[in-house]
Amino acid sequence: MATNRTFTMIKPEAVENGHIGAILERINAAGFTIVAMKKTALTSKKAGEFYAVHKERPFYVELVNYMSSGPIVAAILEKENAVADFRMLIGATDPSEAAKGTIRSEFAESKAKNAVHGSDSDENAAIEGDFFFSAEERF
Ligand code: 3AN
Repeated sequence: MATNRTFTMIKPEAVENGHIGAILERINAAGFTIVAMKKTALTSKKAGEFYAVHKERPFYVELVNYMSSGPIVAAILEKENAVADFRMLIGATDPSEAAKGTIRSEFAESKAKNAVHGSDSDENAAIEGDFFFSAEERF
């Protein structure tokens, strides 16, 4: 099982609002190395697969529609303790609860449009990274 890696997406509203550079700068400044990265877009089918664990949640349809509404940036990041440290860096799901200085406190618009995704476990980091990247795309 891969450790010390996490997976992130810069979500459609953050891409649309021109925050890719600022968010990547935060990620680099926090000591993460970019192992793989691409600007791409999710079809609603792909977004549905990615968020399948949330299928029963009331916000699932909204989430899938939103995540397929425009381009995203997907990346695999590496750092010691990557999953936990990245979730600290991005802050709480709801930006009104995200600690000051976190990426979501600065760039997120709402609980749904919350600027970035961060894996919640080593296991999901590996699954999510595999969803977007082949072995040849990782450096
Ligand atoms: P996190 O992304 O902080 O791990 P999760 O796993 O609870 O949060 O939720 C996955 C994604 O679903 C969130 N990033 C957010 O975009 C969306 N989401 C979570 N809760 C809500 C909600 N109450 N309303 C709309 N979207 C939500």
